[in-house]
Amino acid sequence: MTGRHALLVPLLGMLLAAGARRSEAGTNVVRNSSFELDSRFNGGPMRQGTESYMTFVKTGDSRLWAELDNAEAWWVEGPGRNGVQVATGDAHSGRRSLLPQPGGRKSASAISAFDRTVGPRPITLSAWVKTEAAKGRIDLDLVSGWQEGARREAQVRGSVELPPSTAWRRLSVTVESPARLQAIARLRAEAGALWVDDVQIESGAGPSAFNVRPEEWLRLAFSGDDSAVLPKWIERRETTARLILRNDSRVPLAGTIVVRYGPWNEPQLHRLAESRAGDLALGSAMAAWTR
Ligand SMILES: [Ca+2]
Repeated sequence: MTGRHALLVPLLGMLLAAGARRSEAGTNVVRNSSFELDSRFNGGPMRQGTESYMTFVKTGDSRLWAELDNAEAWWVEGPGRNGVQVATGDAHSGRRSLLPQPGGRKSASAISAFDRTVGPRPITLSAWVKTEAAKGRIDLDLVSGWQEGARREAQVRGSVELPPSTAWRRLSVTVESPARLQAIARLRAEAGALWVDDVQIESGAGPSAFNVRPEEWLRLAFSGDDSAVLPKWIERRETTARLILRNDSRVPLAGTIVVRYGPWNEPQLHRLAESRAGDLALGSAMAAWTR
């Protein structure tokens, strides 16, 4: 590679696309469903720094949602972030969960990102929850657009009430979607404390084993670079760089992982690494070097 402006393009698509083509059934569509991802680019709308497209959605002068700094693709309903935080060290899987806790407020609620669609079929939301003296519910809202979500309305809504006090336990609710609609999860606490983790929205009449969405099974980062910044044109990359590929899938992967890179007009020019996906255990990482 000789260009000064090299584009490093990991191509993991052979593995990921194969899973996505088979069926929507049992495939989670929720972004950052286990709350392990910091606020960063991961396939949603592009942005710069901590800005994001929903941060600036307003009705008149009031802000509709507040972005959580440390939870990609989750939004606090209302103008401020008070009442919702990411809890570390108390999780159903991974290290983190979401903790809506109203305190003296009427309620605290968070919603998932709007850009995830589901088809006309039974749709199931499931989530692992832990509660302490809690009151509240989890909604599965099927909406035709963000405007409807902003009014807290939905074409179809399914709700499940929170158990007042429970150790980690899975809740689920199923609705019939009449058309292709956007599916969002709303996590709402009106009293007490609610920890939520491993939120899944999938096609089907009941919940299947939890997994993060296929786009997040594998995470790629440049060693030494800030991974909170959108992967993009990497300038002045004339020396070698170390790539770290991490497996976040909760179920064993199958197929082959191939990592390639090249300049923008020939992104598959170099084959960096190839590995059987099953050899990369959950939570483990492999490294490859550009050249
Ligand atoms: Ca988690």
